[in-house]
Amino acid sequence: VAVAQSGPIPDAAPRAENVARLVAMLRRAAGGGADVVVFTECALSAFFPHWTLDHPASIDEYCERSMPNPDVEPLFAEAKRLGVGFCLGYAELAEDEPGHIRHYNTCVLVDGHGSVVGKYRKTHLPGYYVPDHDPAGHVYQNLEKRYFDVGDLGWQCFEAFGMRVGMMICNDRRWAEPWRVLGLQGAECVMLGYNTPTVGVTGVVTEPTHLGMFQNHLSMQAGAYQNSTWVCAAAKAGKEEGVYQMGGSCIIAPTGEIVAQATTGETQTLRRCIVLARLYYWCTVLTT
Ligand code: CDV
Repeated sequence: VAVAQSGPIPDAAPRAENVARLVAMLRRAAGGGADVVVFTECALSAFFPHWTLDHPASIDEYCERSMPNPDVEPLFAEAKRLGVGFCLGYAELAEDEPGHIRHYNTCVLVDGHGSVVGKYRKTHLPGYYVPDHDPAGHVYQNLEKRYFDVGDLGWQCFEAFGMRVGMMICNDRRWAEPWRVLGLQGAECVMLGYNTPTVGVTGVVTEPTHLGMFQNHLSMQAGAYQNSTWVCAAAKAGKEEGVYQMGGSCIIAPTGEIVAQATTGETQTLRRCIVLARLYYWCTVLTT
């Protein structure tokens, strides 16, 4: 598996440029032997819930109406050519019922043939408004509750890449329930992307900065250990539109140990060969 940490995405960057960055990371991961690459939350644009838009309707321009679509086709085509799958987060505009437009914070699991084999819509939407940015112009708020509907698909496992894969998105990782629901389905690998600011993750800008990364890894290491699953977590890193994002992408073993971790605040690809728990079991049976 590979985890693709993303550096900041400028709000003004054209979608084609953002997709090209993902394609470059996909190629790098494939070159290193990865079968599947995990991209971050809302990987196709800057993370717009960090700032207030003049009119809610304008978030539509950040959203995908179908997946795949012509904008992301280069990523799907390259995945198919390389035989490498991916987990991709994006903002979704859905019209599941005629006339009812919904916006979701979504991710899909795509296999090495370029087919969507799983989909998840984020459940735990953060929401806090900090109107007075500090004099340096840093932004501390997250308005997902304003822009997104609560996901309606629940946590499901999908058979892909020879394992049972579960997905969650960013804030979901901080709560016990998603891990347990996936664990009870026998998840062997949980994939997730996140956009987490370095400070102010509770909306309190005075909180100690060291807590951010500690709680980020604590949540995922506990989820891995308590549910015997690998975790592949891809972060946004660096300063994006006034928001410092913490990075810290990692791959965590079912023991709860971090076996690969991003070391920079920029775009970076991590790779690890993951061995499934059932394979350990099989080896034990063979040797005793
Ligand atoms: N994008 C997120 O869900 N961010 C939250 C912050 C806002 C608390 C997170 O859990 O990292």
